[in-house]
Order: sequence, then structure tokens, then C-alpha cells
Amino acid sequence: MDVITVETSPIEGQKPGTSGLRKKTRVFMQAHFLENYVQSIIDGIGGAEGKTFVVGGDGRYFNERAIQVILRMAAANGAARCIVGRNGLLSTPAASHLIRKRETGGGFILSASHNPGGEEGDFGLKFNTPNGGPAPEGVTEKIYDATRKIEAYKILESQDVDLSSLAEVQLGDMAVEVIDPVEDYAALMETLFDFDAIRSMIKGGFTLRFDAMHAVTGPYATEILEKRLGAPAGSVINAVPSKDFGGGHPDPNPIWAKPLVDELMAEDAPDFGAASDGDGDRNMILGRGIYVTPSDSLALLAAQAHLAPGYAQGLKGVARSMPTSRAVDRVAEAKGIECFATPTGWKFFGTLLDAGRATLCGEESAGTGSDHVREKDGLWAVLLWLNILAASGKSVQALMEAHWREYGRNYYSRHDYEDVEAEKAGALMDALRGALPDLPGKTFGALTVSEADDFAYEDPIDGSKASAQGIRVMFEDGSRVVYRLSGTGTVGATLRVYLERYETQEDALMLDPQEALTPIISAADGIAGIRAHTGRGEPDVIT
Ligand code: VG1
Ligand code: CO
Repeated sequence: MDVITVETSPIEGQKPGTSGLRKKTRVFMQAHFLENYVQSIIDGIGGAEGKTFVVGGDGRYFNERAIQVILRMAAANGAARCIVGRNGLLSTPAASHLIRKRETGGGFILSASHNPGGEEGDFGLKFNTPNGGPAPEGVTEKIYDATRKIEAYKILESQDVDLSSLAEVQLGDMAVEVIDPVEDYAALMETLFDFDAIRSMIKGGFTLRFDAMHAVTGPYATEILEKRLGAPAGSVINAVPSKDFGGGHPDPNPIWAKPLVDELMAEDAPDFGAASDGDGDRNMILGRGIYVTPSDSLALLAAQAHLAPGYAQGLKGVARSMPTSRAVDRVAEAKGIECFATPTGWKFFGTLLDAGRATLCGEESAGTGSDHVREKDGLWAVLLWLNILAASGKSVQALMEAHWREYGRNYYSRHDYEDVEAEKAGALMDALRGALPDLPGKTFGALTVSEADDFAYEDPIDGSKASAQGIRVMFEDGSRVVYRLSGTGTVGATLRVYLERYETQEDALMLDPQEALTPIISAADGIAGIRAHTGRGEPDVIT
């Protein structure tokens, strides 16, 4: 088998976003596009010589083709070994675990997460470093630099590797180890949670529904929830990963997982419902008659995690992304532990987790995780919830109501304006930035602005800095609105508007969130001129 060196030249737009490089699948399939990026990753991390990598993805269209290319290029660049999930499948948290467990040089994760898949959909690739976490900005900058200087890439001339059976084969001088994608992950979960207690709860008649949304968590949820915990067959639905996620968006929110929400709101609903996203790192939590917002879920988990064996010692600290509601801050305060607010994206939690400063982390976008891996982890959150339900004997609704009575309720919602022309979205953000100094003291309806800034972050562990991470407007009554542009889209721009209001009045704890937030929603438009800039009267997606 020959190593060939292919001459190439830089391709524009290979700048990693919130979570790796995401593009239309057809863009990724263009000549040299994938190859340029893979070589730039290898060059950006200082080469592949003698290293072991984990390789896997969410099973979307082009997943297996891309993996074959990555394997040939890893071999051509001198890698010693690649560990690949059978049929190219690995959930993001399972990949993170393997990267750590096998002490590798990192991993290539192929996913565009919640973005739709298929030939007309989206594709993505990100590199995770040896700690198992998404490459931090210092590394993604080196990768981006490499994409702008690339002149050639190395690839092995060879046949495809058979990824369908568990085996170890040679590809040139490199070993390719095809592994069961579920086994190590399921074993890790057994070390963290009281499987016996959950099993008896289910045996006692507790019912659940898990929607895998035709994405990668299907095999994981079937093995863990049905086989190991005894949930009846059919508890996991849409469990077979499909290349285009059954034509839907594998985004676990009340819009894209509506059938599940409807089922949980019905009279004869199961006790518990959950869904996960394309690559298995996010979660949506529901109880009979109740949807738990991700920010509330993070707060509840932080308050009750000690009920699970893996967290019985208590939490060292917690961290949330800045736009995530401050519900978890109140729990941290009550427990006397540190609470960090980071920019959006899991890559900013890595240093805190590595340094032992945070045990639990979460984002408003339905990502929750802990120091067991270095990614958010959808099924982990589901299992922690199940463990808490089993240990407390309470329902989801009862747990949330008790939580709000104890800590107050942070009403919260995110409004997304999708596919806005990039120029218009940029103009809106520029105008907002320009208006920041004059905002304090201004009133919008009954709300008076107390502070406003453009969020900047200095990592408390390594001192690295990130600026322009979202515009925050705080009001005197403790309410807040945050504006930022998405870094995971592939066309135009998505404006995200995050709305929050804190409430402690006993008789105002059970309102409809959109109603509770009405004054903030109109102030948000008043401050940013959303309608004027974008021409949109209503958001496309409300979560
Ligand atoms: C979104 C979410 C962010 C999350 C990121 C990756 O980013 O808001 O919280 O970390 O997706 O998650 P953005 O830049 O579009 O707001 V995943 O599950 O897509 O890897
Ligand atoms: Co995801």
C-alpha cells in the first residue's frame, strides 16, 4: 500500500465554530474539502506519528465514507492505531470516554449534532483532545491556521476497511480496531448509578419512553434502558440510527420531539419521557404533564445528584454557559460550592473539569454532563434523573415543584430567528454593541436596565480569553435578556435571544413561561430592534 502526497490549496471557510466544522454535506463532499481539513487537524495538533485515535460518528449520510478517508489519512501520517465504533457509530460522549480510557492522542468525531442529515442536510467534523474534550480555542486556531496554509495532504492508497464486524485489521502500518460502540459506555454508566434501584422502580410499574430520534443513541438506550434496566421492549422509540434521521431534525426540544411531548401531556402518559440528539450529547427531560427546561434540569440535578452513588460525595462545583438560566447558581449558593459562567460551547468547561473545580456542567440548549467524560452526555442525564426518581420516590412534577418552592423559579425561554441574512444579523449585533454604554437607566415598559455588556471570559485555570460571547442586558428586577449569533449553523445566521425572569412569590410559581416572560420579550425587541433589523415579527423556534 502506497502513501501518496496530493497537492492541494487552501479552501476558504474551514473555520471551526461552536463545535467543530459544520457545513452542508455537499460542501464536505467536494473534492479535497474533507482531506484538507483532516490534514489541517493533524498538522494543527503537531502530527499523528505513533498516535492512537478514536474515530466515530452519529451515522448520518457520508459518515462511513468520511471515516474511510480519515483512516487512510491517519495511516499515511504515521498513526499507530485507530479505534473505530462498529459501522462507524460512536455517540459523542462514548467517544469522549474511549479517548480517555484508552489514553489516546484524541479523536475524530463526525457529527453535525442536531442539524438535519442527508445529502441535502449538514455534516460536521470535530477533533477532541486527549482529555476527551472538544479542542479548546488555542487548538482550533492552530487548525484554522493550517487550513489557510495547506499545500498537500497524505493519504494511503488502499481498499476500504470492513467496519461491520468486531475485529482488528491492518491498514498499511496502522492497526484498525473495530469495537462495540456501546460496551465501554454502558459499563461506565453502571459505575455511576444505582442500576438495582432503577430496575426495581421499573419492575414496580414505573413507565418511561425514550425517543432516540432515529439517531445514534438508539443502540445505547436499547442496551441500557431495555436490556440492563428492564424497561419493556418499545420503551425506546425511533431506535435505529438512520442516515437522515427519518427526515427530521434530531433536536430534542418541544418542537422537533413534539410527538413525545404530546404523549407525556396525555392522561395516560408514562411517568418519564426523554429524548436525545443526533450525536447523543443532549437530552430533553419530561415527566407526566411537565416539560423540564434544560436550565431547570441542570439546577435540579445539581441539587439532588448526591442521591446517585457516583455523586454521593457531593459536587466540587458547577458550571453553566452564560446564557443558561441562573437557576443552578442558587443551588450552588445554598450548597456553598463554586459556580462558573462560561461562553457557549462545551470546550469552555474542559479546564474546570480537568482541574476538579466543577463536577456538573450544563447549557440551556439541553446539554448536561459531569466529570465522568469531557462532553455533554444525553443518556447520562436521563440515568441521573432516573436514579433521583428511584431514590426519592417522587414524581418529576413533585420534584420540580419542591425545587421552585425552595429556590424560586427562573422562568426561561430561548427564541431563535433562523436563516436571517448574515448581514442583517451582523448589523443588529453591531448596533446593540454600539448602544451598550447608553442602555443603563433606560426603561422598556416596566423594566429598567441596570447593566449591559458584551460577555468576555477569562478562563480561571489557564487564563485564556474569549471576547464578544453574547450581549447581556440586565434589568433592575433581576430579569435578563441575552443576544448572540449561533456558531453551529451552515446557512445564513441564527439569532438566539435568551429570556429570563426570577420569581419567588409562592402564587406565581406555576405560570406559563411565555406569559411570565411577556414584558421581557417585548423589551428584548425594543432594545435590539429585532423586527426592524430582520423583518421578523415572531421567532421561528421557541424552546
Ligand atoms: C449550539 C448550542 C450550544 C451547544 C452547541 C453544540 O451552539 O447553543 O449550547 O454547545 O450548539 O452542541 P450555537 O453556537 O448554535 O448556539 V451540539 O449537541 O450541536 O454538538
Ligand atoms: Co449534539
